[in-house]
Amino acid sequence: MALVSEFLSQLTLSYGGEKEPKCPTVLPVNDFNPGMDAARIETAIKTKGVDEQTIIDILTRRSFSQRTEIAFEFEKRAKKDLVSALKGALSGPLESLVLGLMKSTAQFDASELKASMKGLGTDEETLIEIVCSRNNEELMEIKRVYKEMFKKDLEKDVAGDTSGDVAKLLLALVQCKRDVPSNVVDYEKIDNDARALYDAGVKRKGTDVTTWISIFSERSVPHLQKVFERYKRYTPYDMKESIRKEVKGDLERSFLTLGTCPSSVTH
Ligand SMILES: [Ca+2]
Repeated sequence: MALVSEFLSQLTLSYGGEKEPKCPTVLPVNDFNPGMDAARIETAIKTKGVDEQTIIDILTRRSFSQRTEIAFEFEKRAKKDLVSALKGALSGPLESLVLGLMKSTAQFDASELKASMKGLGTDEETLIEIVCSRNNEELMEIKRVYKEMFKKDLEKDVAGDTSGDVAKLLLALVQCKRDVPSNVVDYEKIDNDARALYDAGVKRKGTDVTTWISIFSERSVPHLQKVFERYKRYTPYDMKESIRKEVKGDLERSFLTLGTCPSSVTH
């Protein structure tokens, strides 16, 4: 376990697909030599008992794109894929950490989604968290990577593993039908959507979930933000309060994530 804590203390970069190291790392980028790193890792793997320290030192001090280059060089020289080689050489928590480091954000999300739907039952919390908080581009990349990694369609797996209104909502999101943000603000459509959300929810008995799903899953995020603002004209409750009043459980969690997610705000 000592190595694992050392690994974590050296890991100044965020998990997965960062474009650039978040802080200046120990080795400046122009000293980066993927061929040499690959050779050192190959030697470390072949060392009796495995030289874990060297593997940690190298992989924690490179950005994701540099790690990808190292993997490419490694495969070229060792005729073996780096991830499989690391899997064979390492074990336990250190193995999981190193393998996590080798994944892009989309690969990481795809693995989490796969794990959330594996076996009996579903980890709805993880499923909802990922599907409802990733933007359209991210979801498209996750779908592509999911297919590549598991030879399965994410849409089919989600459909097979969920049911009811939550299934409809998650599927609509995974189908990536969301509008591309436009420079032209359509005030009429904003007003229509705000009123439709009100009519389908707070105004009536029960909830017309289908209307909510189509607006939440098909409108661009900047448009939706304006809709939620406009929404307050029709009801004393803001969107968040309305969601809490109208729906419960997984559906409530999903709409709340969609309605308040900080990552979607910037996209
Ligand atoms: Ca209602």
